[in-house]
Amino acid sequence: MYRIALIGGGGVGKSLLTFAFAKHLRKRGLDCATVNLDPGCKHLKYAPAFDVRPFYSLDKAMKQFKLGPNGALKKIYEKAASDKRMRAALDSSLDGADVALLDTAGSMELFLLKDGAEFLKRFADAVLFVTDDQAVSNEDNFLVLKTISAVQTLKYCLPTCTVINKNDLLEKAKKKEKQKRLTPQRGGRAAVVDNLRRLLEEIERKERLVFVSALERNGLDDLMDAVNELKCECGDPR
Ligand SMILES: Nc1nc2c(ncn2[C@@H]2O[C@H](COP(=O)(O)OP(=O)(O)OP(=O)(O)O)[C@@H](O)[C@H]2O)c(=O)[nH]1
Ligand SMILES: [Mg+2]
Repeated sequence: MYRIALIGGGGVGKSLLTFAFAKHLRKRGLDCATVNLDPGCKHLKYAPAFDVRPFYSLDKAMKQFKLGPNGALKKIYEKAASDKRMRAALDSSLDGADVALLDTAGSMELFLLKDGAEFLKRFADAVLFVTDDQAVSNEDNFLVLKTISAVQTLKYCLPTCTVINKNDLLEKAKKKEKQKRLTPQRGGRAAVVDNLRRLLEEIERKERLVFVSALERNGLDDLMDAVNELKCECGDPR
């Protein structure tokens, strides 16, 4: 059993990708389970083998702890990280599956925090850090993406792959142009950018970007290859 958490900011397509990638893996002969770990989600496109909502409700946590959605979310992940009852229920619901996709709540900061990182380390074997077309829309956004990705990986220490979803929105010609713009420019803050890039390359030597469209279901074989590479990085632990 290999557990892959899909993490990333709100609305980047984690849930649709969970649905599309699970379907794709099943077509390729794998027994793939889906898991909803977003306590606040109102609609699900897939039928989860395990759902966090009967254990933790975002609305209830907001009322109980008098917090806004982000604070309540942190509280829930903090509690869930050491929740043995939930863990046992999750384990038994995944019994017999080859792979499980864990769909998480949309937040860029959640897994940078101690409890969120702890939760990931305990529940996942690998991570797909999902972003969308906006993340590669210019060099600044791309560097921000790489920086967050590198910091997150340092925090939770799991094999991680960065996935650019909504590839369908990146028109082909524009994509080439954008990739060109990812090369540091001379002058201005070029030195800072160069140094940051070198540092990032050193930290995450093996990382590669995978472009997919959950909507149009393309790039999913590439994603499967990337997942297999992640598996080789750490072996199949369960
Ligand atoms: N064009 C396009 N839209 C997509 C793609 N993937 C997801 N979307 C759309 O993006 C919106 C958000 O998708 P979700 O899967 O709910 O995103 P999410 O990351 O799970 O969102 P939160 O759980 O709220 O953080 C929906 O309207 C999707 O239809 C894609 O590959 N291409
Ligand atoms: Mg979602």
